[in-house]
Amino acid sequence: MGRACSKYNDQDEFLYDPKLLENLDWAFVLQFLNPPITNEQPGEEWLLVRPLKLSDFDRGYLQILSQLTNVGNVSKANFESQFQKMRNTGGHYITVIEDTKINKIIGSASLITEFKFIHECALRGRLEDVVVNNTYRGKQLGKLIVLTVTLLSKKLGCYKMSLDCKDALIPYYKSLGYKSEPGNSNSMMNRFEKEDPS
Ligand code: 16G
Repeated sequence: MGRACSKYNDQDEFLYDPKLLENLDWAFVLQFLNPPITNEQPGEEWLLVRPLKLSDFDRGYLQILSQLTNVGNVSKANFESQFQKMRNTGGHYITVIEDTKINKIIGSASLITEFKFIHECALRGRLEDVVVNNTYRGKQLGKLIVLTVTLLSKKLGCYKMSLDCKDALIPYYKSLGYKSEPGNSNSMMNRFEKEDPS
């Protein structure tokens, strides 16, 4: 008989398997963090980094997104239906930071993956919808959530992670290891593929 693992006993609620966030390769990016923090040790014991849950509608997930751009009128039923579509489709790794003291989502970043034929049937990652509540400044939480999904894309085998951002954020993503594409500085990449030895 399958006994539910106590840490993940609400597995059905998650957009993706929370175990994917275990043992990310933080050594790869620790140079960008001072002091060092990780998704498993985010600096405060009341902060929790985890996949989006179906019940996060009631934890202010859409309110946090509205700090990024226009969200519009999204009912709980609309949210749940979109969530189920994302889960059924796969490739949607929306990752959030919860303040467990107040039961609210205070940050989020999305990794979206895409199957390719190029690069020997590679997987590509895209970083989308990065936002951290502006009242939580000074805790490196923006860095934490961006690096968490960046490392998740690496763990999933993406050959690169890319993002589009506004001019003002180019230096920020540069400080996290992303490089601008030649001729389009708002399109930024983090490549994980091995160097061609030839
Ligand atoms: C930023 C976001 C993008 C988001 C867009 C929304 C990152 C890295 N980029 O470019 O994901 O979809 O803003 O702005 O988070 P819009 O409403 O003007 O499309």
